Formats: sequence, C-alpha cells, structure tokens
Amino acid sequence: MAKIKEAKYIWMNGKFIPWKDAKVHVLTHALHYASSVFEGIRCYKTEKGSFIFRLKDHIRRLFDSAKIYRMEIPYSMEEIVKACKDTILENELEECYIRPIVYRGYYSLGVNPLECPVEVAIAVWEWGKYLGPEALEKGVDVMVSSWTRIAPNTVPPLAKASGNYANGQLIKMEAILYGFAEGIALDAQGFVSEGSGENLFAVRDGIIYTPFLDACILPGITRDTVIRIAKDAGYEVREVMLPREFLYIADEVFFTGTAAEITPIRSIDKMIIGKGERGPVTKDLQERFFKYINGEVPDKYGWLEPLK
Ligand code: PPE
Repeated sequence: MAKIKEAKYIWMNGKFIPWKDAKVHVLTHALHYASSVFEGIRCYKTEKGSFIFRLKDHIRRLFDSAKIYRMEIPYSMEEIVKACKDTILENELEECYIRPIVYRGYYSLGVNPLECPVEVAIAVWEWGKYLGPEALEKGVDVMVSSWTRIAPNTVPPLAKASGNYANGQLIKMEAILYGFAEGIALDAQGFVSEGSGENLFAVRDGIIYTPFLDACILPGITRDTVIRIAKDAGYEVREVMLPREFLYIADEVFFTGTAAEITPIRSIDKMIIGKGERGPVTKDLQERFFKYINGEVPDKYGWLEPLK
C-alpha cells in the first residue's frame, strides 16, 4: 500500500489541527492497551454532489463500539456526524475515506482505562482501491489463514475495536508474505468468518450465502447493504454457518467492506473459484451498489448523506 495521502487538517477533540501536528503522547493509554474504537467511512463524489455513504449507521456503530468498552464519548452522535462533514469541507475534499477514532488518552498507565480521558479524532484522506487498482474487475487471490478469528468470549467482535486488529494484522501479514492479497479467517469452531478487513459472501446456483453474526464477524455496513440490494433484486440470501470447503465449490466468492467495496475473489488456497474471474452475480451486485452510491437510483433507504 502506498503512503497515506496527507490532507490539511485533522479534527481533534473539537478543533482543527494541522495534519502534521495531530499527535498524542507516547504514554497514551490506547497505544499500550488498544483502548480505542474506530470507523471507516467513504465519501463519494457524484454528479449530484458529494455524499457520505451511510454516515449515520457508521457513527451509530462507533457509539456501540465505545459503549461495549465503557467509553463515554463526550459528544453526541449528531455532533460527530457534523464533525465528519466539517472535516471534509475544511480539507476541501470531494471524495475521501473518513476515519473517526475514539481512544483513551494520557493520564494513568496500567490496564485499568477508566480514569483516562476519552478523546476523539477524525481524519480524512484520499484512499484508492483497497486490494489493488484492478481488484474490483479482475478479482483477488486469497488464502484461508492459519490464524483463527477472535472468539466471542475473548474480545467482542461486534465492536470495531483496535484490539481486534492485532488478530487482523496477523491474518493480513501472513497472506501478503505468502503472496496473496488477503486472508480469510475461520472462527473458533472452524466455520468461515471473514477477511482481515472485509466480510465474505459466496454464491452457488444463484443463491447468496454469507456467515451470520455468530461466526464472530464485524457486522459490516457494506454487508448489510449488499444483503438488502440483493434481496431487492430478487436474490435469495442465506445467513448461515459456512463450512470452509463450501468456498472451494462455490460459483463465486467476494469480499465486502467500506474500503474493499465489493471485491471478487478468483482463487482461494490456489484453488480456482468458479471460472477464476468476476462472476455474473458479483458483477450485477457491484453495478447495483455503485448505481445506488452514484445516485442513479432513488435513495430508498436514505443511505446517501449529503456533504453540504
Ligand atoms: N470486517 C472487518 C474485520 C473489517 O475491518 C471491516 C471494515 C469489515 C468487515 C467491513 O465492514 P464495513 O466497512 O462496515 O462494510 N474494514 C475497514 C477498515 C479496513 C482497514 O484496513 O483499516 C474498512 O473497510 O473501512
């Protein structure tokens, strides 16, 4: 991945700070104990202006994640929604990735986070295609990870917490160093869970399958989007416990995520999936997804949050 494309300002605890000055102390609690929760959101430029995709749903998940970790965010959801928009406007961007993070700051050091202040920062920057420039069209080669996804009674998967990504990084590094674009983790029972930063779908005989929340997945907003778009288009969608080998015999497999959008998977563990290229259902869903995002179909779910 390329170096982050710096913007001008970062919103930190209610103020705009020049990008290079947006710093924390080295004894910040979150740095030592992963006491932080965050979001990843995309703002898209369309012919009708810039829209932030499902901003309110992302901010709701941010507050859910914080609640799970007993972090009281010193702002309302409405204030954070507005701060996200203000940060984009202040940086004069029309299309970008938005990264709000809520973290335990500098005060005491030790596992107990309760006395450390809860701080909030929002950064925005231009971010291209997550799994490579050709991924959306050509698909990616992935492996099933030797690392297991976090288990339900360890760190809670419904929270999008930084700590979850210790596991995610092991999955991702293994995959990259073995020459794959991404890794798929199985859950503690051995069923398919998700990628290091994406949810997963499989298609067989026109029916769409995806792991249910009990496979310790992050409840992805793109996952929910794809499920609704697919159902609206008349597809049958089944949320199931997905055996690993089902992926090998699927006609199509694809990832979903804010960063990854809808990325086809053409091989898993060096086994060709379907025809080894983006399949027709994946292509159809991608088209419907981007039509929705670009405002080419009515915004029936109110997912397009205008920037201005
Ligand atoms: N699972 C995981 C583990 C995950 O991190 C993401 C998002 C998803 C599923 C998809 O969720 P959603 O974006 O709501 O559809 N991963 C974010 C961060 C990626 C990163 O490298 O950082 C993202 O896509 O923004």
